[in-house]
Amino acid sequence: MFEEQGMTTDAVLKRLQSLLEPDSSYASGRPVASMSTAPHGFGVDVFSRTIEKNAGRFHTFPGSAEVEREVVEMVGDLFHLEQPLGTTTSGGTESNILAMLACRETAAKKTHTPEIIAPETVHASVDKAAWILGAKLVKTRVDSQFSADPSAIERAINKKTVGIFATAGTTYLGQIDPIDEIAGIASRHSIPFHVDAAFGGFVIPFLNDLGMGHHVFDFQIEGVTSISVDPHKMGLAPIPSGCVLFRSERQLESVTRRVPYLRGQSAVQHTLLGTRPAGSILAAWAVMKQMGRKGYRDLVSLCMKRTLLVKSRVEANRMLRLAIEPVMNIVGVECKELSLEHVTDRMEERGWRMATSPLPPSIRIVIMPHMTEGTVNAFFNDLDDISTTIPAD
Ligand code: 0PR
Repeated sequence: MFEEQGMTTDAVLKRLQSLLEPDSSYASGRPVASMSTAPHGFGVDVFSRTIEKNAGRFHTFPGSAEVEREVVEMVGDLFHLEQPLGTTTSGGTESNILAMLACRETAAKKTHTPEIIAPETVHASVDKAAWILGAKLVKTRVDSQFSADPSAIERAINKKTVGIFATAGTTYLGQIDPIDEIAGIASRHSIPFHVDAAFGGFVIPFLNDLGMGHHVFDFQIEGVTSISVDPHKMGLAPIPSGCVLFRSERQLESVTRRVPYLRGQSAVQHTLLGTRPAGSILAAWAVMKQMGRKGYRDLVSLCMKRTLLVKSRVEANRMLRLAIEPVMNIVGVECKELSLEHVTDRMEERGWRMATSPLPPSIRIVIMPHMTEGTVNAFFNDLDDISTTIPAD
């Protein structure tokens, strides 16, 4: 109901509090499959101080425009691109839509029936992008480790192919597709290649630094033409915060629209959104500046320590099995002989906010900073209890 007379502030707050009662908090540790976490306090502070600023009106807020440019530059530096071109976005979905738009618009051969090739583990937002952009998404098989099969991608290429998408840090298992091999195929066929590093972008470089991997997935590889990453996932920035980077001016130009009635910088827009918060861009900048590479390295190290605890708890339960050896702080847990649905329903009844993956059917655990050692142990104590008391299928 839209009341005629406004309510008192107290009454509004009381009502709001009661409506929000069912929401989870990250502090509770209950969301075990979330890719976001409690944002860095400094970012929250900066966001709340700058809430009125509009990144869709950079003519009015030229200082914010400069900060956005610096965010793109910092992420470009992380991903080894000397002259980064791109924009901040509202997150991974918008970034994937923009990346696909750039593929469609810059394809060497124009077609009325464009096709995008992506492994079947690609995020749902890639399906959404194809739907919006009138492209056909051709999904290719993954191997026994749920990693893209490059030869299947090459076989799927035809005259209508305008782009290839792959993932560095899949949503289901945190797997990293063989970016190098796929990039080679993309280059040979002169097809744009987008790497979705929405989650992995703020993890993989630091895993490498820590000696916990040697994964090259970024612009160091010649055939990679665009990359997306979300500071609002492992970057600890407040939502909304995404970023998409392009290797060439032509790609950025292809997603740019000019708004003739606006002045100066406001007239040039690279994003899907018009009005959009500048505050979250400023907050992401502040968090990245304050954390530095060392801060993220320490964060990834902490999350990986807890990931090893998750792994050992899975291995200690004979009803459970790891879907793959964890690559990063995402773990898929398969249930032996038990119905996945039963297990997750019972865990939900105990207050855990669960998620499952279809490929392979598994419980999905994302070991974000709010998943403390205590939370991991409490979660597995419940899972052990439930998995040994549910009758087998
Ligand atoms: N790419 C990857 C690899 C992702 O994991 C996600 C998010 C996205 C893109 C999309 O990011 P935004 O949510 O910032 O747009 N995956 C999350 C998840 O699957 C959240 C999510 C879930 C987003 C379902 C969209 C969706 O349809 O847990």
